[in-house]
Amino acid sequence: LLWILIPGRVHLVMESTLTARDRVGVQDFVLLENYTSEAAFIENLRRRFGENLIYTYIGSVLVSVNPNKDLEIYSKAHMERYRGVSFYEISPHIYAVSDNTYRAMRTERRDQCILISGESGAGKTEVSKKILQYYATTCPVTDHLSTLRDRLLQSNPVLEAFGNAKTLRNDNSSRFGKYMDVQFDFRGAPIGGHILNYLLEKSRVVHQNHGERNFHIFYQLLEGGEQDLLSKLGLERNAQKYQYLVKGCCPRVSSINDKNDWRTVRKALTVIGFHEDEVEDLLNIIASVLHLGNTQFGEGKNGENQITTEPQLKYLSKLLGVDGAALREALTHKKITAKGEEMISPLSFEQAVAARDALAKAVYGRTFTWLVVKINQSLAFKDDVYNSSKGSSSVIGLLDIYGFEVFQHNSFEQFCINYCNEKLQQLFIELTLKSEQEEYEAEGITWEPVKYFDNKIICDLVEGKHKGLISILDEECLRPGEPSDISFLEKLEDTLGGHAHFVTHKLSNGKTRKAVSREEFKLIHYAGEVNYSVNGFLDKNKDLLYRNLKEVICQSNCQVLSQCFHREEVTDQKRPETVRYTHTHTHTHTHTHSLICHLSVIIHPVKSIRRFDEALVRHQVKYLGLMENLRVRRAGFAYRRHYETFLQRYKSLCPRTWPNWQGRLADGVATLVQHLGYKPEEYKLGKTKIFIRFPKTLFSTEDSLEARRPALVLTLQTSW
Ligand code: AOV
Ligand code: MG
Repeated sequence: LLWILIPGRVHLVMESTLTARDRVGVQDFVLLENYTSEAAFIENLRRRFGENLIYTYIGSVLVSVNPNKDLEIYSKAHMERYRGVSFYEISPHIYAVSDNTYRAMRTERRDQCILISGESGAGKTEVSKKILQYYATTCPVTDHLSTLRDRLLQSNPVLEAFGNAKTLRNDNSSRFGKYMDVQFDFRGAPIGGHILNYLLEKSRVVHQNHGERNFHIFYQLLEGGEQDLLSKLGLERNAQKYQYLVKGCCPRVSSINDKNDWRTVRKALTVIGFHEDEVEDLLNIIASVLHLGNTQFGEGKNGENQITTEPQLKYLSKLLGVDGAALREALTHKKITAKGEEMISPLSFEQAVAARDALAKAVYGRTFTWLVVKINQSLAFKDDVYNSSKGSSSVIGLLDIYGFEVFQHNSFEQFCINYCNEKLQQLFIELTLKSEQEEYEAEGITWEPVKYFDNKIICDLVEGKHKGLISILDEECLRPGEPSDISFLEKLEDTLGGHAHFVTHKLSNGKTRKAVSREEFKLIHYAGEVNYSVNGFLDKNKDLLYRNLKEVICQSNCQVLSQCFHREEVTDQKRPETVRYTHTHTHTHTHTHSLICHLSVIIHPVKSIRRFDEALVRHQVKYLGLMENLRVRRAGFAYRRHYETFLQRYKSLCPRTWPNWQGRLADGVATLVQHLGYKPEEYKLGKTKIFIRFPKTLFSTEDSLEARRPALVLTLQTSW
């Protein structure tokens, strides 16, 4: 019944449930008198934001403005207020979206999905946590299921500790994408969960831009870890001592309490069901990454490149569970195969540093994936306990990715993140603007088309076969000879020069453009222009770990590492994979699951300042296509159903269609709605479906059905 909840519903808000404050502006943009005016749209957001009313609908889309302060609107009492209540009866809230999604899943027995979109720092992760809390609090649970509920909730602090970090835009920025399924049984109780993680920004492990931090877990361990533990790991309680933690020059963040967070994460690991020896392995790995960062190279007696930090090497061999001499060899040499023969060649200083960093990234990245796998095992639906509910369960999916971001300096990581957002915007457009209009057309409903910017052109530019940016990058990575970041840029210029959304320093008249440097290309994204520096693109895409380093780690006697690095990897000679393959997977998965989506568009005022920055909000309203969305909604139909379904549900309300309608389905529906007194402007009949403009029309029909129900039940009981 989700799509009932579209235009006009706020007319029906029960007066008694709303206070004067709730009525500031309009709760649904569809009710905006001057609905084509962007100024009126923004003014409505501004007025509501001034009253801490951060949520507003555009039909079934929830628009939320980050308040950047705690609001008293997420208590248990608030959750109760939204339980089982229709959208139109109560003020907009993320709980209303959560509850309606849940009820739709139960009544329609179909999987649902909530998509959350918005730029970095907009509040996506906070919202996804609030949705999960809502289900954890309001859904029925038994003793057995309470363990699962706790695990679901506790997976967040763990994943955030390992996958979030402070960036210039958000102190708790997600550096990985997450798609979480919550599985419910036939009674609506949560019985399982599954997390799919996308492309962690691993480069952060070895480098952070000024003002940013590494992943939270490192600081949490150093701040919160007991003295005994730190001594065992060979660590000092001082982040400044670690090369991998000093690059951004900000070990402490005022909004973050690493010590408290450490306690939360330790407890969460236990709740999720990690064994103590697994936790020990995990901490050994975290510590070994810090030791790797402090591993230095220098010239030996004979001019060769060697490790100059012996204590680090000792700790590394102990913590990683590998042979010290083999690790030393692998950090300073590489194995190459020439003419079928294996040869060992020494690494230069720069090569050794790169090999060391690659190892740190690989170890951390794979450990993160291992964590997700373990969490999934603990959330897995156990059908031995719940045999009866198998087959009749449904899921609600929650997509929370890293938001669109632009910094002074943007590299491969921003490119991946922004491309991911470009794809999400595509999905958004398809679900709200494209499919809606296509459906009217297919059903033969007269309709004045609404024009919108389709960002497919940018997605194609990035992912197109052969001629797309990613294809060119992959080709360049695998090309024999000496491919470089600059040769890649030249290929891009040759292939994509002249594209409306791709710009380099070269102008067509042979002159140079100042706004883009010689090592950059600019993409004109749906959400803004971004200059990307090509430095490191090839290496980051290849994500290469020298084979002999891999061989050493594969021999590790650390349980976790041996599950992360399989021995077959070093024996298998398959074509090297580039990052891209992982990435494409993201999107195919999202598509298959997005049956019905609630889109939460989150607008971001200014980081940690409670000022409504109008220019910033206008920019987002524009690129998210919210005005176009409103126009489509406003002119559209709130509710649609196939003739057969409609007739089946309501036929008892009309003597001519009850108990069975013999003629054409369309005629049956026409007869039924005439009997119900639908006015011509309230509905339209398409080829296969009836379209109803206002929810109130359908709600009154539902009320009539509800009123008849006891009588029907009574009949059945008497005949029994
Ligand atoms: P994001 O997920 O959209 O950014 P977050 O959900 O991490 O953004 O939100 C950023 C910060 O904004 C949070 O840490 C809170 O301080 C604040 N915030 C967000 N929503 C609320 C709310 N409803 N109430 C109070 N404070 C809020 V990123 O992961 O960077 O794309 O990559
Ligand atoms: Mg986030």
